[in-house]
Amino acid sequence: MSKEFHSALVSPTGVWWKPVHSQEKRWITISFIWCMVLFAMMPLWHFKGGQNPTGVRARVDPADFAERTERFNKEFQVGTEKGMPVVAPPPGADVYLLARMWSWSSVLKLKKDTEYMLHLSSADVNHGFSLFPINVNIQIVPGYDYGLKITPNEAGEFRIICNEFCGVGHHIMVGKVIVEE
Ligand SMILES: [Cu+2]
Repeated sequence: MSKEFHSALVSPTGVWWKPVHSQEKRWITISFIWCMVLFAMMPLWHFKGGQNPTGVRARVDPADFAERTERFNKEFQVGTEKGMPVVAPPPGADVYLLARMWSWSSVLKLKKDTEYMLHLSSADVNHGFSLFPINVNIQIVPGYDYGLKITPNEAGEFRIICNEFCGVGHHIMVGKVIVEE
């Protein structure tokens, strides 16, 4: 093996600077076009498919958010269900839902066809907000207030399931949203 010195002045031996083979060029072109298609789908799903909601994101201290949620719960609490406060905010209200190991801060009672600003955050680790049986999924990250404009369009009872593994009690982390006519 000969000792070779590589620098910017002495080019290394190899083939990588030789022109790309036409076959390879074709695949690069196909991949690039596909990337652009996927890239275009993101805004398209938002405008055409009603997916990828644009939220209002802000940094928040987890303790502050927990305190705000508690105040919200106290202000609009209408009952209790299995130890969880049942909270019925007025139309248009800012609704606060806090995820923490391993529960949700309240059972929300909302009105159909009414707009709310739903604020989601976590007190500890990453959680997932998954609304069943309809398929709404949002990641909940501690330190961030994720504000989402929502208008329930279906009456009934919905489950909130944590879809981000968050520890030993993850499987019992089930919440509820009640939508009334
Ligand atoms: Cu969880």
